[in-house]
Amino acid sequence: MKGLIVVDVQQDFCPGGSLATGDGDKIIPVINKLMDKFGFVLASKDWHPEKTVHFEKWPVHCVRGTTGADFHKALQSEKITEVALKGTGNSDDGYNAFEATNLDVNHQLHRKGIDEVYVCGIATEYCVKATALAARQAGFKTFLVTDAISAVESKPGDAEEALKAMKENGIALVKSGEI
Ligand code: VGL
Ligand code: ZN
Repeated sequence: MKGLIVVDVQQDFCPGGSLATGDGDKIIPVINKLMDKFGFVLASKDWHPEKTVHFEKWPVHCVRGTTGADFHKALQSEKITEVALKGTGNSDDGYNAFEATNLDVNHQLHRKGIDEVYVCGIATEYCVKATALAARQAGFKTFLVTDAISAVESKPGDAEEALKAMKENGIALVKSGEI
């Protein structure tokens, strides 16, 4: 059985937000269509406290309860089965959705009989990568949906390097049309 993880499609990671990717909003129509192909859709949210060591590395973003932490308005959130909140502590980054503190993601996936995990969302080289690697590590057959991801790319080549690292770790790259 396959399951979809939609990583951090939140206002602050989209154009106009405090940690915007160039085209975070452009992948949303693709994700909306993609969600129709899955019976189980888990969406993660970066959900930080006001004070956290994470903000020593990053501009303040996705503070829990603020509009910046909302799902992007264009995301059809009624298609989401479970919301996983991560980065909720004040002493860690919480890059991967399996670190969610409101629910046990690994357990939820197993409970639904899921053995294939598809990952999409934002940002390619941080939370998407960390989530895909964690899924693989947890023993799931893992796929990255390459037309449904968006990168911060603070350094040119970061996204490319992330794709390479994921491939090397046994994650298969697929296009949404192939699913
Ligand atoms: C993310 C940087 C900081 C992400 C979260 O969602 O990829 N990136 N916090
Ligand atoms: Zn963050």
